[in-house]
Amino acid sequence: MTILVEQHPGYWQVTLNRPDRLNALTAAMGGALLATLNEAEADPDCRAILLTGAGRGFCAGQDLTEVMPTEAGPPGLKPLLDGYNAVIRKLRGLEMPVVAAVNGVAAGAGANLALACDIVLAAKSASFLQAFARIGLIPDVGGTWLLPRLVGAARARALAMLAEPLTAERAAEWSLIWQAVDDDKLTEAARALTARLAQGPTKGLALAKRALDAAETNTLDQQLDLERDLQDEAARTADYAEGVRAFLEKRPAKFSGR
Ligand code: LHQ
Repeated sequence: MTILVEQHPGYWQVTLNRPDRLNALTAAMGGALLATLNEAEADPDCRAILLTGAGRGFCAGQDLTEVMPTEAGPPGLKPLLDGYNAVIRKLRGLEMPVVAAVNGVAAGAGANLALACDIVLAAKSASFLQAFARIGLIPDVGGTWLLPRLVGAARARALAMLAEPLTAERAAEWSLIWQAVDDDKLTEAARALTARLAQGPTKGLALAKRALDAAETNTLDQQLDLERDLQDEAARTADYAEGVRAFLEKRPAKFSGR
């Protein structure tokens, strides 16, 4: 099984599982990951997802043995990338928060898979490597979109062109990720964070996620209209009613996700 699932109260932990290859991605594994995300989405008890890797790596990107140029010509990468892109679209579109717990090196498509998640935690010994330039490729699965937005144009270009590893702590300083944590605390911290999000106002969190993604291309005028519409939608949820009631009663809110 290249993808493992553990169901926890309120959330699914999804683990990339090819540890002897640092969880390098294959086409089949990309398909299995997408199928798992679809199953999580269909489970009404799943209100958040935690994505991590088995063993000492998070994900070393595309399994290069699957895409070797041969004498017959270069490998056609489009179908493979369509498959991975479907995973990225799914992660961004999921109406629940997705946390990445980057337990070790995240390279190439593996780095950008992590960065597509909503909140990224990383072990201090982990690193992020836009490895593509080392083999003549460009950052893919959303890398060229995500990098400049997360760290700014200058750093994005240097990361893409130099293909040097960035430590987890530097990644946090640069706001590429949310937090770097001690290695032995990563699992505990990531599970606590995901469990907390799973108890949140899921619909409202999903609407915030949608608004933030739309802001990347909207003008301020368009975004103000969108915020108005999505806020109106958020205010119709049971969780808004509960949140306000709990505030007035000076007690913690108990959100149902609806
Ligand atoms: C691997 C891989 C790997 C196979 C480690 N493949 N075996 C491209 C094309 C098509 C469509 C989709 O998108 C893409 C985008 C991409 O992702 S391109 C970028 C692909 N990834 C890379 O170029 C990174 C390659 N890996 C590395 O540079 C190193 O392994 C890193 C820096 C990640 C880790 O280094 P170490 O900690 O020294 O580990 P290692 O190199 O010894 O790796 C452990 C094993 O895993 C080793 O096998 P072995 O039999 O010697 O134990 C590696 O060959 C294997 N492995 N990455 N991508």
